[in-house]
Amino acid sequence: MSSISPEDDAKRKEFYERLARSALSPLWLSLAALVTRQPSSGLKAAMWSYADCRALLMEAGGLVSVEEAERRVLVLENSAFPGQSRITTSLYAGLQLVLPGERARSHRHSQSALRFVLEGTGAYTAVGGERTPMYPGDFIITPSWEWHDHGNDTPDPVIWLDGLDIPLVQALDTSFMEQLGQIEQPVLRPAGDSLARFGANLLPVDHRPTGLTSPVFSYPYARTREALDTLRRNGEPDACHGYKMRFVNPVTGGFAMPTIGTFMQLLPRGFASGPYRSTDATVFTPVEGEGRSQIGEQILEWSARDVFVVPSWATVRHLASSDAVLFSFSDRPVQLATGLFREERIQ
Ligand code: GTQ
Repeated sequence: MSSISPEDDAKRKEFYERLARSALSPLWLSLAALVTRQPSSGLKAAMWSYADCRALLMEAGGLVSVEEAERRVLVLENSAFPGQSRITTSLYAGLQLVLPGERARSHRHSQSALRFVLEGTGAYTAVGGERTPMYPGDFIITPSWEWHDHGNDTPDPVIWLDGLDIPLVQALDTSFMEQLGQIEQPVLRPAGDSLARFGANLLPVDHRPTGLTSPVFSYPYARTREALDTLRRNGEPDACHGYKMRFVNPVTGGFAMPTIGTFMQLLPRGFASGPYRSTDATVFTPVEGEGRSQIGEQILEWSARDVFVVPSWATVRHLASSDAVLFSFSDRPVQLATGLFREERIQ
């Protein structure tokens, strides 16, 4: 450490104050914090218990109508960023409740959204004139700038995990939002139409890619589960990931969404994954099963429908105490597109 005289110190302080008044700041005081040796946001590994969140969400259901709320959601906030609605530095997550008979009115925004269904069967989300029915474990996409409304005509509450790129859009300052001005968008096509057109290893003969998001709005769990089961019967699991697949845009082979990568993995009972780290902080929610994950020094014990987050570059190991299926999402497509993604299997 170099030491300076009290006079020079006072001179510097006065200089820094004048700099601040000119909207300038000395890099030499901030460089080490700006350009770090490795990811250093302070994001915390954390878990939200579904039972606890569900009770609070149902309480919200009794206190706030969907009309007033527009979307009745409890935001999962990482304690490293209080008040910022971030579960990771770039992503937002929330638990949304739609009660029997409710409609969440149609709007659109530049943020992309995914819905991962946790509870309730047969509610719907409407996108692009088509209503997609929602079943537990389904992964459903609301692309950027598409009108979307949600409805529940079943006798039971429906709850899903929302994943949006809100903090990323915030960082880029590219947020736009509009109300449709009517509760529901017109239904133009029957349910299942986009899955038949785009999700059956077929494409309409003259289809040309439009937009950056998969035209398959809904990836039903039943199909995903069946693929994972078959893979499990047919071969050995990957040492770090078990049987892990990524959801694709069938038109391009790329990620299903431009800003959010989505994955599903099967960890057989007793499987202990090898240590792994990657730069994409990742949100996990188990669909089935239970187990625990060691994230750095911390151990989180999870079961179906809990939500937990693994920070960027934290070493993770999963242990499945029963057959477990984990859905996860991260900003990996953005990191890959910008050359920033790194991953490491730790020997
Ligand atoms: O369902 O459109 O969790 O606009 C946050 C913002 C859900 C939605 C959220 C939204 C939505």
